[in-house]
Amino acid sequence: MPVKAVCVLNGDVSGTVLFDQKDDKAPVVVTGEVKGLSKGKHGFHIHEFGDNTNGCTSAGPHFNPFKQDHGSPDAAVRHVGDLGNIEAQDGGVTKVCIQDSQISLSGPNSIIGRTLVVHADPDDLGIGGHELSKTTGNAGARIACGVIGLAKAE
Ligand SMILES: [Cu+2]
Ligand SMILES: [Zn+2]
Repeated sequence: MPVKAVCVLNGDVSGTVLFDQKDDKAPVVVTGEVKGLSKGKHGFHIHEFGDNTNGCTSAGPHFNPFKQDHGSPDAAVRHVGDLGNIEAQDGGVTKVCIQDSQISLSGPNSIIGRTLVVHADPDDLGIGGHELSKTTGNAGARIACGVIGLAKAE
């Protein structure tokens, strides 16, 4: 059964991101748009909790069910929630276009009910040598977030 999910991002920037998975073994296709980002790379992660009680802070750390270090989306060692960066050009709209085989829309790696976060700074993918590189990629403030929910069937 295909599953679709959606996240509306709110904060200093805004956007809408869709998650599409053909079946529970297929990669998740992540598409969408983010408006208002400053030029450059911005960390883009799934955080553990779908809790925005105290803004994006309440979303907790990166979704990490296997207790790994933070890393690049294509690294063997990473958090399940590590989707790397999105890169904004000057002004306008940043397109999101990611395929990922660790996140899922069902089962133990499910991101449904968790939070998508966009950061102020680039994610260093675990290799920046900063004290935060292995936990957050040193991606800085959480400038927008939204809870990922099941999308209405078309
Ligand atoms: Cu994050
Ligand atoms: Zn991480």
